Amino acid sequence: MLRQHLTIEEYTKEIGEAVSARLSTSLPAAWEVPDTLRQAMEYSLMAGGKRLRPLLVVAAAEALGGNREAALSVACAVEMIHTYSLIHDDLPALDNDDFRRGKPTNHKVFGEAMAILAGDGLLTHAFYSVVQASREYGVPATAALSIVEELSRYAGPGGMVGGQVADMQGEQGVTDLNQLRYIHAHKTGDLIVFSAKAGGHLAAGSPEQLEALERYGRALGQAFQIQDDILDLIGDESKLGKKTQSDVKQQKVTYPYFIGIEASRSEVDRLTREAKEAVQDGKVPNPQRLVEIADMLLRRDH
Ligand code: GRG
Repeated sequence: MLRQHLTIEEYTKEIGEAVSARLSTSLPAAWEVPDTLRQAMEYSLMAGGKRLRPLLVVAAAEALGGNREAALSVACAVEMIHTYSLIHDDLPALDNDDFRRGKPTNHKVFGEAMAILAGDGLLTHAFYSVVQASREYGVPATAALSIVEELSRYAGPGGMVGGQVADMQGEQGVTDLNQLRYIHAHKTGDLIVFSAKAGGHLAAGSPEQLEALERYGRALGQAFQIQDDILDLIGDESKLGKKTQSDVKQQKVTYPYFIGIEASRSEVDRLTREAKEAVQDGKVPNPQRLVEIADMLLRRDH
């Protein structure tokens, strides 16, 4: 089937499978890595997940006429960083979760020490994967350098890690919506912004195109997190029953907590429109998939 005839669900599936296939061969060779470490890294990396960030890297690159094979290496890099963050977030010292992606969390299977090291391994190997985009798939070194720079920036202390720390410190009481927006922008939004922009760098995008992709990623990231809060609340309510709904709202300081569920839904709609408009103003030559992804996220139920 011709690529342009794929529905967005088929396109998403095609890229998800290509990412999983590339990830399954992207870790260092068996003889280079201790067996248990490799198993622990692969356990979480191959446990499923929506592969949203890799999808955005590829779709943004293709929106500017970039090459999919090269984009897949960077798509794998961002999925490695995302997976490391989930492994570490689930640890007893942080969220202390038992399940992730429908399976027992990494530390439940491999123990805490190995889970920390599996996360460290994925974080480090992500940068190797970006360099491979240059060495094996012809991405110019200057583009690879920009991608490495932005991956460090958006995933690091001023990005996702900083957002996680703000979230942790805010657990004692996030008192206003601006504080929550800061947490969302960094903890969730920054990797999404990175993904869209990285696609732009891969396709040698102009500063205006990179700016459009940044605005797209920023609005999409916010919409994604608010939608996540709504889905979480609905899930909790159906698990707990109506009697305890107000307890749930009191425990979790989220978007619906501040402005209610209906206003949160409207905010997701507004941000989705904003994301689409950012790439529909003529600067991005082929924005269709990016637009369809924004609409698809609006329809998601998990
Ligand atoms: C430990 C440095 C460090 C950071 C942790 C990602 C994160 C930051 C925490 C995970 C908890 C959480 C709910 C974060 C908000 C972002 C989010 C919705 C993550 C889940 O992303 P999905 O839904 O996950 O894309 P899958 O499994 O589908 O890839």
